[in-house]
Amino acid sequence: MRIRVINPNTTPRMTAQIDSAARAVAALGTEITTQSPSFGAPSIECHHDDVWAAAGVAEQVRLGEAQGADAYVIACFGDPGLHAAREFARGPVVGIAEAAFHAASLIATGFSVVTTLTRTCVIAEHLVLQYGFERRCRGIHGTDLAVLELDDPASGAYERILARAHQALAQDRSGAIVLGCAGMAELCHRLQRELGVPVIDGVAAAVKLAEALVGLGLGTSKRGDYAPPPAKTYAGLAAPYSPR
Ligand code: 2AL
Repeated sequence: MRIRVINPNTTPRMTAQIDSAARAVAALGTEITTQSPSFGAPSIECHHDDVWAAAGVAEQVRLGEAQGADAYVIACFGDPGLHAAREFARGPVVGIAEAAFHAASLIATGFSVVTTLTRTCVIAEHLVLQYGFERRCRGIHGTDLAVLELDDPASGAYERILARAHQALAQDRSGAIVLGCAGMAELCHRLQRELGVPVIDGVAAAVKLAEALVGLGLGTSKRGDYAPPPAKTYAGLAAPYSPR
C-alpha cells in the first residue's frame, strides 16, 4: 500500500525527520512517500501559518490522488486541511493529532499533550473539542520551544519537554503523554523510557492507523460533506486549485 505522508511546513530537514519516523514503523509492503507543499511557512505555529498549511495539504492530496496514493498522513499537530483533504481523497486521511488522541485513549483513561509554543495550545484545544476528546485530554502544555528549535541541541529541547511532561503527569493525573509536534518524533522512545508511561508520537500512530484502515478495506466516506468539492473556478492566486 502507498501512504503519502505530508509535512505541511516547507523545512526539508523536518520532512526528512518525518519520513524516518514514518518508515521506522511502516509494515513491510507499505511504501512511504513524504512530501511538503510547494508553498507555505517553514514551521506551523500560529493560525496564519495554519491557513497556508491547509492550502498546501490540499495541493499535496490532489497530487497524491493523481499518483495513486492509498492513504494520507497529515504530519503537523494542528491537522491543517484535514477535512478538505478528505473531500479529495478516496482512501483514508489521518491527521497526527487525531491519531495520537485515539491511540492515547486506547491505553490510558486520560492523557496530557506537551507541545511547542504556548500560543499553539489553543489550536490543540480546538482539535480536542472538535474531535470529542475533552473527556480524555486532561491538559495541554506548552514548552515555549519553537518548532525549528526542536532538533537544535543548544535549545535543550529534550530536557524541557521531559520536565514539562513530568509536571503534566502529576498535575493532570494522566496516564500517557501525547507529543504535540511532528518534530518531536525522534524524542519519543527516550521520553517513554525516562517517564515510564506511554508516549505517543502522532506520526507513528497515524501511519499505523492508516495501514489498519486500508487493511480493513476502508476509505473516506463519500456520502455527505466528504463528497468531492463542487466544481467551480477560484479567483486570483487560488485559480490553479479550483475543484474540477
Ligand atoms: C507543528 C508541527 O507538528 N509541525 C509544525 O510545523 N508545527 N506543531 C506545533 N504544535 O508546533
